[in-house]
Amino acid sequence: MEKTTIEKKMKYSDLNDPDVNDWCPGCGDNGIRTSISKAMVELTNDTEYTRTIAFFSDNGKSTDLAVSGEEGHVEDVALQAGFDRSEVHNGLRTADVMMVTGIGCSAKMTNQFRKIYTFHSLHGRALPVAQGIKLANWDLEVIASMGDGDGLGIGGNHFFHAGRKNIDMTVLIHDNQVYGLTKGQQSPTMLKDMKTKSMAAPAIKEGVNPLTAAIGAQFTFVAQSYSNAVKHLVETIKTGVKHKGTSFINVLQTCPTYNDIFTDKFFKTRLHDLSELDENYDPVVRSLDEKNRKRAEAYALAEEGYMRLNPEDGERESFKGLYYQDLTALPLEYIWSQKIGTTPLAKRDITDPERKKVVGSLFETYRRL
Ligand SMILES: Cc1ncc(C[n+]2csc(CCOP(=O)(O)OP(=O)(O)O)c2C)c(N)n1
Ligand code: SF4
Ligand SMILES: [Mg+2]
Repeated sequence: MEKTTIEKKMKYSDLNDPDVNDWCPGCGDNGIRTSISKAMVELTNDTEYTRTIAFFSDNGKSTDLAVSGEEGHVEDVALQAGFDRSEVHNGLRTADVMMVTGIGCSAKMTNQFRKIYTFHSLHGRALPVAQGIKLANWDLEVIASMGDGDGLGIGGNHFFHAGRKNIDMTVLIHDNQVYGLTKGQQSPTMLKDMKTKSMAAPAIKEGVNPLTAAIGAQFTFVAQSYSNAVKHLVETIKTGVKHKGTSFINVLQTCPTYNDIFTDKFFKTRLHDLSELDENYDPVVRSLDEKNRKRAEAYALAEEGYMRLNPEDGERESFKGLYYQDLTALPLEYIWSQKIGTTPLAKRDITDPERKKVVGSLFETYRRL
């Protein structure tokens, strides 16, 4: 396997532009933005961090990795199939990172980053934009960050399909249970019978549980953290970025302006570590034979762990930690690269016949829709 080391390190002060911060005082989005920056900086020095920069196949055959990927750890399977990767070790630079957001208070995060690539997209569309970017240029470390309305309401369809596509990228939801930007209406994660100061009446529908939704949608990495638990969130983001496949992190987030129920005070006393729910829990799938059992266990734990009613006092509580990680599933771009060749489309000359063919067939598909 070819390895490249890049010496230039990223600095925290390179990344954030405080002049464009217009979030309300105390908004949890600050903690999320800070945590993403810290995670990126720490990843530049993390010896376990690798980023795929190219794919190549020694034998030139189009091996069906989707099938062989079911037989073991993803990296072993890829190598056995005569499929190799060229990786960067220990070398995340600003020019390697692509941050994509949708629309909402959370989405304004892209305005505040400097030097990395950013794309402030449309409401609900952060995922298809991020997926397209990654498939066209798998050299990039792609992070998509969305509001809970953005990701699970208008963008719910994309969320559902992102799991099974399993493109190597990291997805965060800023879960403040309201539509912050449009003045605090309930979002899909608002729990039934809850009423914030911004709602006219209590919610009459059941809330979406983002953790069970993600496990059901076959995300290969599912974790929960909290906007103001920066140390935990930084570690969770780093683990998610290192995971090969789509990582989903639900970030419980305070919105002091509209959500007076799930406040920092609430999370300080009612957010626990997942180990307190099950001290022996092991979320990692290492071989295919344990996949179904571990997914079922993760689902059961996620049902409790998102916002259960504590059996003793009847009050809400939540649990942060890693709920599920599947090391056996292949990222989609491994398979995609075998179909289109080993150079990402974004790196090819505009006249490259293969590029013309792929782009042409995409246009043809859209024309027929
Ligand atoms: C297609 C479309 N529909 C509706 C809107 C109006 N709109 C803007 S942000 C938003 C909701 C934002 O809530 P959420 O995604 O939870 O993000 P938050 O502001 O809470 O971070 C809505 C409905 C829009 N901009 N575009
Ligand atoms: S409305 Fe809520 S989510 Fe939006 S900036 Fe203010 S505190 Fe943050
Ligand atoms: Mg929201």
